[in-house]
Amino acid sequence: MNPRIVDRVASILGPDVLCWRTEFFPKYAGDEGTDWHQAATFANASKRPQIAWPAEDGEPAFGGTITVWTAFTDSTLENGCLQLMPGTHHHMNYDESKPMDYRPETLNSTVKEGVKRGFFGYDYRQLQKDPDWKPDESQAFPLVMKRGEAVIFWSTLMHASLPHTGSVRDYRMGFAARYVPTKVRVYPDTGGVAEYGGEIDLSKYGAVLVSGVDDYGFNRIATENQRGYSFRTR
Ligand SMILES: O=C(O)CCC(=O)C(=O)O
Ligand SMILES: [Fe+2]
Repeated sequence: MNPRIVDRVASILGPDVLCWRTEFFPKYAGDEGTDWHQAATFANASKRPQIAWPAEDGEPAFGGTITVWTAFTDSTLENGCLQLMPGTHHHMNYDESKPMDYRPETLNSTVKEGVKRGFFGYDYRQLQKDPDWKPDESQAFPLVMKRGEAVIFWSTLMHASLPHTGSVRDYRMGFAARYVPTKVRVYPDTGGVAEYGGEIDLSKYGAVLVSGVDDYGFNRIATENQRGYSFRTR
């Protein structure tokens, strides 16, 4: 909800904005990098679309969300900084409805194009539309960041991270907050999310209205009041 972030997000998405999901992304010494990936529906691991844009002219062609990735530690070439491929958000190389197996035993053990990478127990290559296609690593831009810096990118942008090849005293922590306009349906017709080896019951889930008003009532909103968070259905 930090206005330094939300004001910028609202300048892109319009005034009425939900934060629908947040995640910590740690990398410890020896950890693999994150696979190259793009996410439009976020059905990739859970197999159920997690966000659905209305079918209207002028919507982003592939859906997606704004991700704001904040460096909680310095993020370096050695400790697993993010990598982006500028301009790639207009074309999906992956089909998130394809099957992708959860195989945690493969963690930290797979080298792809010379780089140790994985997708938190999955192999994102399984979602490639063309199994023979390879990400063009020459387009990769490493995002070296100081702690406290944040980057804003569309989730359909090709993004990944480098493996942590640094010292055990140095770890990398990123915090991703994901935003959509209030007209997007979040976890549509979904009671729970099973992904990354865990399961989350959504019965008490609410998105956070970080800016503006919710004129649609599509989503349950978690609203702060004096007694903490309560849930309100509109
Ligand atoms: O921090 C990482 O390694 C991956 C982050 C990511 O994929 C995301 O924020 O969408
Ligand atoms: Fe991602």
